[in-house]
Amino acid sequence: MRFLVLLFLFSGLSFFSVGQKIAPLAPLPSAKQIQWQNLEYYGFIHFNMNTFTDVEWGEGKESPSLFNPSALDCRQWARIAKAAGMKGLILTAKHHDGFALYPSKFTEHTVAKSPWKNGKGDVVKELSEACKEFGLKLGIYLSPWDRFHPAYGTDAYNKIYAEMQKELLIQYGPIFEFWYDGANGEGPNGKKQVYDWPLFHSMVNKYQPHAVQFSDNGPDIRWVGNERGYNYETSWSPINKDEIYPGYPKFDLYKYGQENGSHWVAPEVDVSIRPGWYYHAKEDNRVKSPDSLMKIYVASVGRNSNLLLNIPVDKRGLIHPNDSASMMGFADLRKKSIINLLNSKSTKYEVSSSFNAQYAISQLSDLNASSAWAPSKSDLKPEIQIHLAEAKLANSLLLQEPIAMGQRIKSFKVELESETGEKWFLHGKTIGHKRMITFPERKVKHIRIILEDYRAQPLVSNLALYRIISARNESLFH
Ligand code: FUL
Repeated sequence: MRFLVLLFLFSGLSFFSVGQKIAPLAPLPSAKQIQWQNLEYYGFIHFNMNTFTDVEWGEGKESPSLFNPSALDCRQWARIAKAAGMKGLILTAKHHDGFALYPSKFTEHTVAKSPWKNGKGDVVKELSEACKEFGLKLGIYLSPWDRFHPAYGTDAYNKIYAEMQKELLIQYGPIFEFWYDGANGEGPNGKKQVYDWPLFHSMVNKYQPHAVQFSDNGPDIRWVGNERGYNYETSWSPINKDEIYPGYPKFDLYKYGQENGSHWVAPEVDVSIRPGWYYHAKEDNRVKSPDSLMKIYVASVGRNSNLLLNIPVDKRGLIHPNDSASMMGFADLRKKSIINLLNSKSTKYEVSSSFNAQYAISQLSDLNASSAWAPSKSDLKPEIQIHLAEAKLANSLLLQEPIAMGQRIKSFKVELESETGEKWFLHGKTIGHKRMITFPERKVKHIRIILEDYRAQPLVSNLALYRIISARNESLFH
């Protein structure tokens, strides 16, 4: 016995918790929400009537004869998205003007009325085939707001929208995400629609139960609260979902999520690679640079959210070379930057305590995001120390929580130390799926992470140290 006690003391494990499991903390993500979170980065394609009229919001009065891409090639979109490291593409099957990119039976305003392919074309079908060929997932954006449909503003429209959902959900193979836009204005008869959200949600749950549904309040994933490409430093996946609705005017109060929120509805950052969502030739030289995309990545994926990057497809029906060059430059920066500098056998870890063998120190460096280290219950100042064999130039530290156990950590402190004992201090709030905390580039030899506050026994699944660089091979965070 004495030997066992000594053994546990020596290994830092808590003797009294052998074999015990730590209870998950509600609300928890569902299996499909966890799968979605692991996608991290995928694309939005805004391509529709507005591409041809050069506006952001059409009025619904546009003639279908205007829709006529000269060289539409969804394989080009998918090839570029795949090479850029995206995991899927979400297409604007219908935007606010009501024009449908597929021949719907529930509206008159579709590609079937256009000169493109003599009215025999179907962009959703072409993209679904291209995504399948390139191993990408397909998502659907279907604007509830419809400025064309004569039934808009009446009860009948809810059924029409649900029928259009059904068409999209059953005809094109697996759908990974269904995107409800929060914009809701007046229809052609001046009326606003009262949406039947339970009906819309039930359609997806019935025909594509593995798809996540996006809106300001989920039900599965939610808007981050801005369209500029960043999440906030405090980001809770839980939210009081039932207090809000798509287009909720005081959404600002909910943008950080809620520490004690009732449901798990993680945020998604949607942002366009250009100033507009749709293609405008005048924006050809305003494509975001690889460096600014890298900053967006750190402020989205690195702040507990997924990144949905919009690429406006041009009038030909192709991704413009400026956009694809920037996407590739961004992919290259990720490849050169997301290299874990702790990933060496000679990196040494120390912890203030460990709950038991299942939550041991080795879980911090096993690169598995679902296993985790946990301190013992009596440890009131849980702490991790990392000692590198050699000091490394770095500017970002990644921390991860195993989200299947709920989001727990409320605040943490980081102490970075150079070879000569110089110290720098950082402070972070939430962690969640991934939290990248950045700092001016330094040569780091020792790292100390102190978990200060948590909703329940804290868990840390992974740690990584990065040097995130710009296109000129300089630190991206000065
Ligand atoms: C907004 C829309 O109004 C924009 O046109 C765009 O589709 C964006 C993704 O969502 O709410």
